[in-house]
Amino acid sequence: MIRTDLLKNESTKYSYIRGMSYRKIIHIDMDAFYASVEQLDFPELRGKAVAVGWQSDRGVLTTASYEARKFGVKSAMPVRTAMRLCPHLIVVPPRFDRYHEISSQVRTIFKRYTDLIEPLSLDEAYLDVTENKRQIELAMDVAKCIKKDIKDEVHLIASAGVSYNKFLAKMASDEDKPDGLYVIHPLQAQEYIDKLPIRRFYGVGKVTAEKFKQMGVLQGSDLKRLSLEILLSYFGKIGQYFYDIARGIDNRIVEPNQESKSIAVENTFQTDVEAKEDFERELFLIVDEIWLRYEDLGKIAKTVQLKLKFNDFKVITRSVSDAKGFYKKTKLLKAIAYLMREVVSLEKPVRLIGVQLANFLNEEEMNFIQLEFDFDKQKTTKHSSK
Ligand code: TTP
Ligand code: MG
Repeated sequence: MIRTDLLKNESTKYSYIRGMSYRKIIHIDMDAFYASVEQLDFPELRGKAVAVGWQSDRGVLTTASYEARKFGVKSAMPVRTAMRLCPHLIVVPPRFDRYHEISSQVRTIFKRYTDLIEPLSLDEAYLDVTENKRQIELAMDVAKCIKKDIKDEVHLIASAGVSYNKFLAKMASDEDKPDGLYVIHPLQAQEYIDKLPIRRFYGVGKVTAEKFKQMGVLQGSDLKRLSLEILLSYFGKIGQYFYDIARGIDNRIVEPNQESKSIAVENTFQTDVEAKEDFERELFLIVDEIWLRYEDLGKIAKTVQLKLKFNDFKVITRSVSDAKGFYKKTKLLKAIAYLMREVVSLEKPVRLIGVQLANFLNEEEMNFIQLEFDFDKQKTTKHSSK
């Protein structure tokens, strides 16, 4: 018998009462991916403190083996800092082709269980195993099988998170690393979320976390106390997402073949937008929304396009590109501000505003640019702390 008294959340309770079932989602994330591949191919590196990156003045690490992490070595750290923390660290250059190769071997294993696979990067994917090809009842057992197959055939270790939606599955895969298998059952989800520090919520960066802190929100249970109205007024449309997540609700589906060429968010208004302040407010809400989806996509776009439809149905699209891509929201906002200032004029009332991000960096470009970006960030932090 289902203990409905244990189900504190109303929507959860109704799902059971109506006989609705939950989805079974797994998030897989390889442990110390690049470093583990190096240890696999070069046995002399096994059991040692290894990091992947370029040994140069400007060199920054992509990742480090768990042996190196014990010394505080981590992703995006300048090689020089890492060597200071761990003098016996072995730094090897990346081999992206090999990481691609391993990544597709791992995906072949996923395919034995389900076709609903959504890769997020080379080492990370969501799987919907509600109806899996092997008719395995428990998602936890599917996760165990996948981990075992990866270990036996690819000789690498993966961590898995299991739950009934993407948000919780992703949180779960991080709970028990390395070699993790962590399940968040629907009955335990609320308790888990209540205790989750606000900074760990997907979509909450440094700035948002600070804003929440000022509102007295330090963990999930605090977030749940905020009304939808308050969240909407502080965060715009994303407020709805925060409201849902605090209650364990995330209906995003696992989307296979995410080889999308672009993402876009458009809004048509009930009444045309005329005043500049109103226009800007609406535009920033759209940017907030697209940024959330963009982060989820895990890609970096080189082009941003602004689309406007005026009240006479005339449509204009204007775009601007940046070779390094829009990896920071402020950078995207600057590009949009440029388009607004120099390229587009609000000649007539506006019926629709749309923002599109396109022309994604490929994996290799992304790695190079991220390294440079991380290095610059370190430099800035160092200078500003002087
Ligand atoms: P992650 O999954 O974030 O890190 P990881 O697999 O090395 O370690 P773990 O999951 O066990 O915590 O990233 C996957 C790979 O992406 C990583 O091996 C190297 C690359 N990467 C970078 O190039 N730069 C970065 O800043 C990060 C975080 C990862
Ligand atoms: Mg990983």
